[in-house]
Amino acid sequence: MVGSAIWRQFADHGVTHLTGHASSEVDLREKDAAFDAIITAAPDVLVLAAAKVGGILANSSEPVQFLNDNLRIQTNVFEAAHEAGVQRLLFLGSSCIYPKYAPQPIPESALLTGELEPTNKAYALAKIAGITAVQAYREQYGRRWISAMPTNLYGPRDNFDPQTSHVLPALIRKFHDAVSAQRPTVTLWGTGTPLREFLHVDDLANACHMLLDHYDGAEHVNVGTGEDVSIADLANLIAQATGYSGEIQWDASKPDGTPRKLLDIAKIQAFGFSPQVSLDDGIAATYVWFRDNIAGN
Ligand code: GFB
Repeated sequence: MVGSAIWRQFADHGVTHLTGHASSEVDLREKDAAFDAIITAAPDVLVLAAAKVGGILANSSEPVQFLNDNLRIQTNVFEAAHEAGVQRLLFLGSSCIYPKYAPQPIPESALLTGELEPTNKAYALAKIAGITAVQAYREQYGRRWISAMPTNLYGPRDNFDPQTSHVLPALIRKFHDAVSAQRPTVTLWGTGTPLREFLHVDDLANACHMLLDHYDGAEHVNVGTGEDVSIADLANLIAQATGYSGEIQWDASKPDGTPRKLLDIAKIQAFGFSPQVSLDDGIAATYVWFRDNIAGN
């Protein structure tokens, strides 16, 4: 989802000689495959959008894979990029790097100031290791590498699997299936009270371009909308968009995760960033994409 959005954005803005690989083509967890791909391409600019990602249940049930796969991908890509002499590299992390009870909105400086949220600690630590690696390559080798930390992302090419996906695509899938099967109830996870911030992946792609053009600092940069919504309100928005009018039940035996993780976006706003896709429009467009590409296939 992220790699394709960045590709579209760069192509639309005249970036030439784009090279990219789907995970089915190059397994970046394998050192030889990562080195072959990166050293052959020898790019001027490299964006590391590849990662093992998933929603709250996937993260908490497979911490070993979330830790090891992400550490392997990052280590291989950074080593290969260094060997290939890549001067500009953008590493993408996640807002779950911050402490569970960080001040809201969360400034970049909150990193490593408290305990992490247990449901995604393994993934968060891998991403924190990535930020540290980028800083280390800057310090030790003078590389102009940077890191961006996006909030919860969604959009075309997301994962819509009800077990492993993030909440927004999971709810599109659940409500769509309930409408198709004329089911009177849909069961969602947790209590519905946690607050989350959702950024359309095309807005992230714009932010990535902006940062590569204008930013060259060691500190990571938050990328979000500056607004959050409760999971219950998100559920109502998606129910409306999909035409679901039945009952919504909450399964409190499933984890809520962190109560809130709204990013402070002052730093990226200073470069002129402001998100263009409203949550309503983004959900509508993502639902159209889901219907055209996933539903019934
Ligand atoms: O998006 P999500 O899986 O991850 O869940 P996080 C967000 C909230 O939605 C949680 C609730 O409170 C879930 O309990 N929720 C309700 C559901 N129904 C559902 C459902 O059907 N599916 C899902 N997935 N959630 C992730 C991290 O945290 O955020 C990752 O685990 C990553 O590491 C990502 O950082 C951005 O927002 O809680």
